[in-house]
Amino acid sequence: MAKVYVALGANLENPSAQLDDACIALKELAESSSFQISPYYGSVPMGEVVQPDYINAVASLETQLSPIELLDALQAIEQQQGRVRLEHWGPRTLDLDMLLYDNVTLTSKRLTLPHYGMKQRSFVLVPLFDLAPELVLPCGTPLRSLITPSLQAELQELDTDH
Ligand code: PH2
Ligand code: MG
Ligand code: MG
Repeated sequence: MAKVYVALGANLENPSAQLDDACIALKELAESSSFQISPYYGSVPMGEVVQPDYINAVASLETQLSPIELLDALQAIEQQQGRVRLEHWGPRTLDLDMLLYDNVTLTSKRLTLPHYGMKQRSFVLVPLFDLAPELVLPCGTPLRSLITPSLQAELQELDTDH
């Protein structure tokens, strides 16, 4: 059984409902009651593309799926929720990025673990810290050491009922 962390992001077609639907689908991949979801955060788009603000969150779950099987399952959920790849780093109904799969490090054409950009992204680090404040990354860096007040100030925690 592997413990995995997945980043959720959406900025089109009712982003908060997209995340709610994604949670229902992700629970189906999780063993027993292992699924957890962070608070939802409003976040200003990173990158050059002019696009609506994002809602971001991080989920954790335990799964029997292999990394590639999990990637296939995440991409199937993105497709079910109307993901169309129009523009690199452009707006999307749902983005599910595998952040961590146990302590696996892997570089392949389809999948890089840990997620290549996770240490630079407030909208990944802050919700990940909500779920796993004691987490140590595969490179040996404690997650706690990456969390700063200015990073937290980049996000707006949203009122949700989960
Ligand atoms: N995802 C991107 C590009 N920019 N910005 C924010 N705030 N949140 C995202 O999830 C995001 C982004 C491409 O995956
Ligand atoms: Mg992605
Ligand atoms: Mg992404």
